Amino acid sequence: MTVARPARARKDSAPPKSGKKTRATGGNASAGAPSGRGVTGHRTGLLESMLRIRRFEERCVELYSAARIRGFVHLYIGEEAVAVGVNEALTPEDAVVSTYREHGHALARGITAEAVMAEMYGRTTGCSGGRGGSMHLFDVSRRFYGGNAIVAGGLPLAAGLALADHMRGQPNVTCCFFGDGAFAEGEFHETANLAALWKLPLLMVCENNLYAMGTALERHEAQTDLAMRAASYGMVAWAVDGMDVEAVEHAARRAVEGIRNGTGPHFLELRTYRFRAHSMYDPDRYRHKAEVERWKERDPISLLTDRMRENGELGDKQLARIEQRITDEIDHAVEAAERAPEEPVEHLLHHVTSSSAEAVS
Ligand SMILES: Cc1ncc(C[n+]2csc(CCOP(=O)(O)OP(=O)(O)O)c2C)c(N)n1
Ligand SMILES: [Mg+2]
Repeated sequence: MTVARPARARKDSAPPKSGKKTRATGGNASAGAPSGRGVTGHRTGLLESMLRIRRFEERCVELYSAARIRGFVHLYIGEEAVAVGVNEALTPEDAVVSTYREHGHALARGITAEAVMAEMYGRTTGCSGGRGGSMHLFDVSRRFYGGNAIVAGGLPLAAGLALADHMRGQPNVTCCFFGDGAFAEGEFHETANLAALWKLPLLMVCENNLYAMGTALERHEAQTDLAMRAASYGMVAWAVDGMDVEAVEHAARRAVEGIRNGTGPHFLELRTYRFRAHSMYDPDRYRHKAEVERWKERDPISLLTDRMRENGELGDKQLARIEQRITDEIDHAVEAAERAPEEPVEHLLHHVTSSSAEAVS
């Protein structure tokens, strides 16, 4: 098994410099157009997906402040390139397991803004029937197996899904998103070991945003080079600039190709940053404003927009049209959620137990 030498970890929490990307793939994602839409069309699609996530969550902030949605809400703003870039490498038959910060993963996977917004409202039309809320988005029809509130809790589930596909001879990959905080949990290490030992078709996507709630990575991990630690389990692992959607897509395609070729699990450490607090309740006092501002200079949406503008691939009018389309989509999602019913109390015991294996087919 090839074990790629991962990039060295940064010593501070400065963002990777523009033009000095940690892209480990050596290739140029823009040289190909994997979607068949041409390079410009493909980039426009990436941009639209990232903008959808950003605008959706900005609307969630407004709705939360107006007490239209409640409970825990963890925003993905700043990390959109990860969900969008990785999803590009997956097929509808692949499986996805996510965290509590999963609005972006769900939207990138194609769950509609309407179904996600209804879930935020706790309405029956939500993707989890209104029972999950922000942290438990779920859609078996898209092989999107949650939304998980337990740090690292999705990893053993993902290994199980990958094992099932492996045993059934299905050529599918299971992609599991998790944070840097997962390295402090036994479930991460148990999953990494078993997946490598059994050569499971598992893509481990670590969103290293440098903080686990208010704790900086270097305050809880002695070795902060996460890709190197993953490689120590005997799997291919490398670090990628998680703010550059094309670098993410390129790396994810390479990893997925390796997995489908039977070389076992692959690990990607995506170096990214959340621009907002950990959750709506977090006063965000553990990091300097200057650090946040430095990372915002590498906003994944601006990075792609600037690249497209420089190449003459995007003009003001086209961007305005995309923004309008997304605004309309989200307006519609909010209106529909406002009108949708809550589950009647008589249904309280529905779906509590399952009489068949229908849930995982
Ligand atoms: C097993 C477990 N321990 C503690 C918590 C409380 N908790 C919720 S989020 C979080 C931080 C996780 O950070 P990370 O994995 O880096 O993900 P991020 O929030 O940065 O996306 C913690 C400790 C939890 N949900 N589950
Ligand atoms: Mg984190």
